[in-house]
Amino acid sequence: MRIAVVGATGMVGRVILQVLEERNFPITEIIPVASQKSVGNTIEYRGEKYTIVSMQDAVELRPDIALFSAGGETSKQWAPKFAEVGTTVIDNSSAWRMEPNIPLIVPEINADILTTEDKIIANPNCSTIQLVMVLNPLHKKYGIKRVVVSTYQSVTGTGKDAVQQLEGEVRGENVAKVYPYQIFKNALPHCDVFDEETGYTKEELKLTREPKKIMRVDEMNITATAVRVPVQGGHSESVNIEFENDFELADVRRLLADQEGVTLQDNPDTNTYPMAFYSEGKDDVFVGRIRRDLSLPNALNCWIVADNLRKGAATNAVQIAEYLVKNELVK
Ligand code: 2RA
Repeated sequence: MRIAVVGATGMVGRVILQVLEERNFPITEIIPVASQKSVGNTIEYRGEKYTIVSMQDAVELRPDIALFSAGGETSKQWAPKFAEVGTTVIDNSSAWRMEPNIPLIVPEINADILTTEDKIIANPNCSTIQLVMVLNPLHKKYGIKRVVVSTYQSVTGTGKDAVQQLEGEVRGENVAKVYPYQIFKNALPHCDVFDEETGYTKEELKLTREPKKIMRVDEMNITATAVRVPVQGGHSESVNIEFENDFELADVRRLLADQEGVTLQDNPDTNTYPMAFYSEGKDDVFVGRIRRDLSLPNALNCWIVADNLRKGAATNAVQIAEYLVKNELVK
């Protein structure tokens, strides 16, 4: 397999390379792609150095799969060019996610819809992926009526400049700000940009829309508030779920414990619950604090945590690529 990693020098791009190596993905050649200023530099993969090439050169090399994490504009411009030469693109940006004919994939949930015709595949938003990994098994059993989610998002979701802002503020330095305010000792109810029509941020709109496409349901009501917090290990989410039908807590816990890619961490007696600091570098989605909502019948609260750079981005994308190869959906 010839694999292009587009955005190879970015935070997600670097984790994609790490995950490809960890999972021993069947690669004959890595084609690292980055902006013009990085062309000619090298990256290391499996102890070998690979020279970063331009987007056009990468297209002409006709990779089998191109894993993109280079922003929406770059993806809109270049993903079709790769597709035209037969490359299957798996894109991490929001550019294609809600396009009707573009599959939006979490492999544990809906990889079965993929065909050889799909040349651009969208990777969902990080906060969406960890949410649907918990919602899906519960929806299949009980039918979900409504979801209320509040997120507590890592600065790594914004990128390396945001990490540098936080680390600089921790050291008491007057650093360049990616966010409109200090993030250290603060919480910003502002992830991505505000939508003028709704007053939601785009991050919140992604959370209300993407799960329904992935889970193939229309009638589920979802609302969200997305908050940036001074954390680096992963995204955390407080989630309230109202079901169509009643449930047994023990059955909910068993369903989640049995779900591939989900780890149950839920025991108040031993202070066992998911935490971003301890999820960093791991691929599972961690769920705990599961308890009935005392204010509403057929409803529960839970706490969901995942490393947004891994299952929230790189690992999910690589798992899609693995599915394509395993099912012979790429040449
Ligand atoms: C964020 N989910 O956390 C967005 C993009 N990675 O900023």
